[in-house]
Amino acid sequence: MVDLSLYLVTDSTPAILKGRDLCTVVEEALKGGVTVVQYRDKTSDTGVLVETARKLHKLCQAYGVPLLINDRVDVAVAVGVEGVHLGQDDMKFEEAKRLLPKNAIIGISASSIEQAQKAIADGADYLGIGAMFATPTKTNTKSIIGTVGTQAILNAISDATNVGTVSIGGINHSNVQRVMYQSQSPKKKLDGVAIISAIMAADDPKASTEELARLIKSLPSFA
Ligand code: 3NM
Repeated sequence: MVDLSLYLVTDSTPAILKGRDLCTVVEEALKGGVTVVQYRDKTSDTGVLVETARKLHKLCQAYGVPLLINDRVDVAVAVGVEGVHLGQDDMKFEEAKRLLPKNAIIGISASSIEQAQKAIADGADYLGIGAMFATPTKTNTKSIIGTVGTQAILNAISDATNVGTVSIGGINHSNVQRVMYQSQSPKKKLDGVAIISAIMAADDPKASTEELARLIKSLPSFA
């Protein structure tokens, strides 16, 4: 399975990029040690999505990091990236599975036990569990589940040993260790955290990533 420990989700909005180039920021994060990149762009035209995904894929390949595409299975197929991340309102798992190569990674967003169990039954490789906290980066999140809700989900799916788990939403340097520690259930813990602004909007994305990686690795179970 992919190393999900420090999962970067991209965001191309001006508030996050602040005039910088997306690929430049992503490369800094790769230098700092992100382990997965998800290209997430809810507004650009298909042509731009494909062109940007191609650039990001080249970059990620140079660092040996898998690239996933948010929502757009067609873009993932066109560029030949490693997989997709699907929200609850995106293409259904079985349809994506049919379109993608056999070994493609498919991650699913889950904010409840039911959604998590359905994604596992479908065959998801990992779950994006959230939202951990309210976040200005995504204001239409339907449920804020916190460490208590995340722990309840991990507890309910603890027999699914093969499915990966990452938490998302408002995670940063000041809370990442608490998120990982307090969310664990007796038999299942988070494999990592997915982050936009604490990396992408940082003045120094490389240094920010290095510090997050250090905090995650210094947790006893992640040593
Ligand atoms: N999905 P930040 S929260 C893209 O709850 C996304 O599924 C969420 O950004 C979910 O790290 C979120 O800046 C935004 O809080 C994460």
